[in-house]
Amino acid sequence: ISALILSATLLTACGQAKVDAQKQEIKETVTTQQKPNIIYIMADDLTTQAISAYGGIYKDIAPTPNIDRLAKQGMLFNDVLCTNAICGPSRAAILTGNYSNENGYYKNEGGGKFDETKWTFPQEFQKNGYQTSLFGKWHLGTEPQGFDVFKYHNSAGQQGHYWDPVFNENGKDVKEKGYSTNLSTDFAMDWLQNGRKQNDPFLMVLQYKAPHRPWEPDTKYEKLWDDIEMPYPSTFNDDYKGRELTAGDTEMTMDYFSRRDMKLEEPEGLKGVDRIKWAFYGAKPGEIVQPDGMTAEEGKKWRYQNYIKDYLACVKSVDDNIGRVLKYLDDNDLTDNTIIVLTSDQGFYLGDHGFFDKRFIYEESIRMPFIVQYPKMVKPGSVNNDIITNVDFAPTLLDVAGIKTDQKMHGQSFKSVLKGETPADWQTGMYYHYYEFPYWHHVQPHYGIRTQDFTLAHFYYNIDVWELYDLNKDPEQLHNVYADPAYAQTVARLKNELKALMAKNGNDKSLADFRMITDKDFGSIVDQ
Ligand code: SGN
Ligand code: CA
Repeated sequence: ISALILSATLLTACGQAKVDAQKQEIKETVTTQQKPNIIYIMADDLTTQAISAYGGIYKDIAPTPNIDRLAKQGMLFNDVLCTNAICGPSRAAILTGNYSNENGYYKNEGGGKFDETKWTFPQEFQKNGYQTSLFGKWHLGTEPQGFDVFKYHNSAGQQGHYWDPVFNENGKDVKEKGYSTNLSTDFAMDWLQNGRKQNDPFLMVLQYKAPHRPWEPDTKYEKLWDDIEMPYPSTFNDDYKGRELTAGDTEMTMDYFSRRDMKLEEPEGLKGVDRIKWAFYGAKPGEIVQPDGMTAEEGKKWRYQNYIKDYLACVKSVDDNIGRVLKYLDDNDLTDNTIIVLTSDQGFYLGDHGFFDKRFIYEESIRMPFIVQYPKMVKPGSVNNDIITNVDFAPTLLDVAGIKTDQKMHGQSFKSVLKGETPADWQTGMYYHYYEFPYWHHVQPHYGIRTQDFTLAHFYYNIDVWELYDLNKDPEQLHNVYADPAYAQTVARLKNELKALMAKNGNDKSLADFRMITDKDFGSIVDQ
């Protein structure tokens, strides 16, 4: 009997220990589950026109099923805007939640380097117990801060290469074999599977080089659309009437593609400077790449066809690889507790207005793809039309993760928007400012305001031109109505709003690079 009692007691003790362990496990899961994981995916120069969830002319020919799946399961944003539509400056704005004039990173060129002593949101996640990692393109010149591990494209200017790229892995250069989009995903997947602690929350930043210039597709997609003619955007033959000194005076039209962009076969034996000269012929004024015997119009179309097919093929690989990440999350029961953000560093012209590249305050370049999946908070298949800007990303991600910070940011959290509840006093306009001139692409420095109804911009430095677009009547932005007397009151109102936004975002320091914007720029109309 006593043996029986003893073993019963032992059993009970054992059972109790097991129950305790289970309780502990449940408690731990509950606490860790309260902290969502975050996967922030940003493809370089990916634009809404190339994502089928956003519609557009390529949606049936070149669909993006995996990105679309994110939209189906999450929220698609139609009006997320970039405050300075170029790579490094946008990345710096995203990381700091602050405009260029505050974060100090105005332009890529001229040896632009991000000041690594600045606060960035990944540092805050790390400080708050998150595991943090970065894979792919960084492009900020200084060492990434706030990441437990990183592996980023390292090359001249840190643009990265599509094939056999060199990556800086935690401070050491490593040359890898293969295609950049697949490689960056391989690194990310390896970290998800083997690198991180399985039960702690994580922030993973996955930034593709694709579909950035020179738009080199994976081998299997090189000839994907060889036998079809891609459609042309409606503004392909924009004549820039009324915008001669701005949209009409760039080096980013279909005339500026280089031999390298067009994937022409390089003659054998070229070396050094000669090789570079050969490859970049066409990227300069007066040099137009096209096969013999074509008319100007045929040549323009030929260049566009080459470009758009390569660009969309690069996007296809990005989409495939996002599919790999989504599958991993599903297979590992991580989907429910993971916030996935899909975005780009700015928009891009796919022949719209006859352009490639970005930089302008016009729609195609400021509009960033932005999709968020987070089953716990975001209603599947929802669509949002509020104005949100890239400085709002950092405060939002921290807010959704429940991390409080005293850091001052220009941006504001749109967590309530993710829940489907836009605050009554939400912003109705974005202040924009672009500085890089004349290289690359000769886009004049300009600042302006973009509301849901209008775009007002002032191009300055060596010209002095104001533009106004009525986005309801002229969504393609072909008619500058700044001088139209019917819009005088609108101009006056928008100038006041712009001035207020500039004051709010501390712009007065930001113009040192060129010249101070003064009341004179706004003219007497402001106070009418
Ligand atoms: C390179 C490209 C430009 C592009 C910049 C900035 N030229 O210099 O066309 O505008 O990058 O891009 S290339 O022929 O050398 O590829 S960004 O995304 O980094 O801002
Ligand atoms: Ca970019």
